[in-house]
Amino acid sequence: MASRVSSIVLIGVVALGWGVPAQMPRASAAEAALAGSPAGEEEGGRSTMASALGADPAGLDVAYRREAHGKSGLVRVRQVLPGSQVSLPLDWREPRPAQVSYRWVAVRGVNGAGQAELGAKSAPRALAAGDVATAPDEPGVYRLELSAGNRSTRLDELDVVVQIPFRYKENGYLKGYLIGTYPTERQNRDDRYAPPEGFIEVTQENRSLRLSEHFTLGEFLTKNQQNVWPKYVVVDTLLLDKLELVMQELNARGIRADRMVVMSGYRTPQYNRQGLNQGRASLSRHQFGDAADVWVDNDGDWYMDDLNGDGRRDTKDARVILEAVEAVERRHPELVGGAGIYRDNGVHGPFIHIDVRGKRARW
Ligand SMILES: [Ca+2]
Ligand SMILES: [Ca+2]
Repeated sequence: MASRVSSIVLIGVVALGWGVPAQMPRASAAEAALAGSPAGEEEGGRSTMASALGADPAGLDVAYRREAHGKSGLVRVRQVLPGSQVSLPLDWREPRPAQVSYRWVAVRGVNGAGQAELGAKSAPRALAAGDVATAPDEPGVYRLELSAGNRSTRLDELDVVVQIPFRYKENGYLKGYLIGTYPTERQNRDDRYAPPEGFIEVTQENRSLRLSEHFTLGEFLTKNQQNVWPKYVVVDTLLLDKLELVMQELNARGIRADRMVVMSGYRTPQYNRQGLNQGRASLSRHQFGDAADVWVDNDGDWYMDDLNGDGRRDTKDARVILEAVEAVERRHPELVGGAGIYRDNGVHGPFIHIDVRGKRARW
């Protein structure tokens, strides 16, 4: 009886995602192949989030508000443009000191255990009223350190990603990385089909950066230009939030979803154009960074899992994910978008396209 109880407890722990040694690798096979390293290099990548908040008697008692992490509570990045004014959603759990200063701490890279390797700090600046800071001028990944008097706290639960502005793209290239031309580039649009404001620079050092609980930066890269670094990617934070919510919804329905494969995230316009005769749309949302083609892959075999338990792995399993998408969109209309189910074709298994285009579309 005792052993039965303990095994039930163990299953429960694994289902909650705490059984790290038993979990499948997070990096997709494709991503691992791209990196030329075995899948599983990101094993154990779950950050401990062991920040000094509240735990260090010498630190300031402040954290990011929950809204900084999206509706799912699992988003880990905030994207900004260089030098922009950033209103920081801070939750002061002590009276805010009158004089607060901040520094940006560069995140040079993320190691195989998912831990950030921190670099230089910027000079301290006064944090303006309303907790407004000026973003670093240099594109990259940063953490915020706040100080008052002799107390300071680094906020490790959210990374501030300074994008490289779109205007740095020249003749279709960004620092040697081929992007191409957006179909709407010269149309002066200001809707969701306008070209992105900026790109995230992806290096071999930061590719394991966790954008949200279950998704890393490298997973969204266009699958080409293997030997070109740095690479550039567009990932809409709303997409990350929606994917996390869909996983939460599946788990709430008793359908285990520990892990999703992103078969296709961002596609450069140049890459997207190559597939126009294979059914890709010229205005595909993938070019705008708010679309992902995904499947649930708890067992890590790079194929859709049997989500409906009928012993087969086909579009009916993608439909189970679609039902979760419908529930998420009903609850969060601001995350409404496209969803389309695709069958296996010999190259890949069945999957679902999910995007955040701002209006409902189904196919
Ligand atoms: Ca699978
Ligand atoms: Ca099935």
